[in-house]
Amino acid sequence: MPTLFDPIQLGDLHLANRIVMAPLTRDRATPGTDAPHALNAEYYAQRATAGLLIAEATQISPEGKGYAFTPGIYSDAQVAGWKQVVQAVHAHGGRIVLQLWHVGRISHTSLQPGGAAPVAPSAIRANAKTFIEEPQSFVDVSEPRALETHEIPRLIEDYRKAAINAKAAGFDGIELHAANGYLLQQFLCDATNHRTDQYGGSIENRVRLIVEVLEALTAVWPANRVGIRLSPWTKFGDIADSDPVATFNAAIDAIDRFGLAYLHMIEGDTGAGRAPDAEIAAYRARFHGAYVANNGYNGALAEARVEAGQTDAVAFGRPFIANPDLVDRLRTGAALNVGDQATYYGGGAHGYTDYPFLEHAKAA
Ligand code: 8OZ
Repeated sequence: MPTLFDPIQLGDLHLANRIVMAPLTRDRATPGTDAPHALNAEYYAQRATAGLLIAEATQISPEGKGYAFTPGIYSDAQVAGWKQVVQAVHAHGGRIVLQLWHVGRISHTSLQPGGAAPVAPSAIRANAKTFIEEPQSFVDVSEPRALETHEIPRLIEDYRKAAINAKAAGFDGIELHAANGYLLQQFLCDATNHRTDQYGGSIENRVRLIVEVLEALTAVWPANRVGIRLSPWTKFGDIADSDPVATFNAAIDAIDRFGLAYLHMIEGDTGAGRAPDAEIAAYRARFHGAYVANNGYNGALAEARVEAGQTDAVAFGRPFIANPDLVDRLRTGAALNVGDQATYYGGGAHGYTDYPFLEHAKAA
């Protein structure tokens, strides 16, 4: 019977244990360049005992940005910054993949090149807020414009370049962010996709962009170093679908054909309640590769699910903010530090790299 602390293979990725650090938006990239820097390297290196670190959602292009101070992976400065992060994680014996992100309509004109409207499958504004840089504040997201069909190859090219850049930065792999109501889920779901071209209408058409992006990514990376994140139950970003089971069954079947490293599932409403077990099991059964479970896990549930063979690994989000040594704490049953929500997003070292380690880990 495998335990949470046993090694596992996710495709070509070898993990020392089955505890994964979920991608966590922390809004601490360099203002102006959106490049990671030394403090980000320290933060990830502190958490390198996780079997796998999934680095925070990272915009593939200026247009893919939707929040203040999130990092990118399209400029030389960003690649150099990520290189520091990857080197620090590797020096501490960790593994790290980069999550490739385009927010689609979850953005604001002030974050977009030239103050333009954000892009989306259709010109439908989300009932959602974001945090902008000038002035630093929460605001309603902007009305998006629909991408023209002839722009889609350029969009896919942005993903391809980001994948090349992630490789140049030395990452162990990449994860495609197709969850949480961002661009790829906006194409997938019918509440946000009213297109009449080959990227809208039928489920097959709505899955097409994810497939074409995966084709581009797997031309750069071996498929067994590419993961994908989905969130069939989420309401995040005002996302909805009229028949989620049919839509996500089709998406999973299409994704399955690529032989990816793993499928990373947000098993419920993002950061909130868990989905019914039977629904989770049904999606999992459709996918033939490794499976990474996420959302609302504690140590006991994670151990039970791994031991029962219901998941290969478990991704923890918020517990990793406050517990750099989460693996040690779960292994020893030590108490967990409690995170300070006021420092989740933005700022410096406080609430980022200054959470205490267990004493024995410090001595080791
Ligand atoms: C929280 C705040 C901003 C962005 C996601 C990238 O939910 C995010 C995100 C989460 O996937």
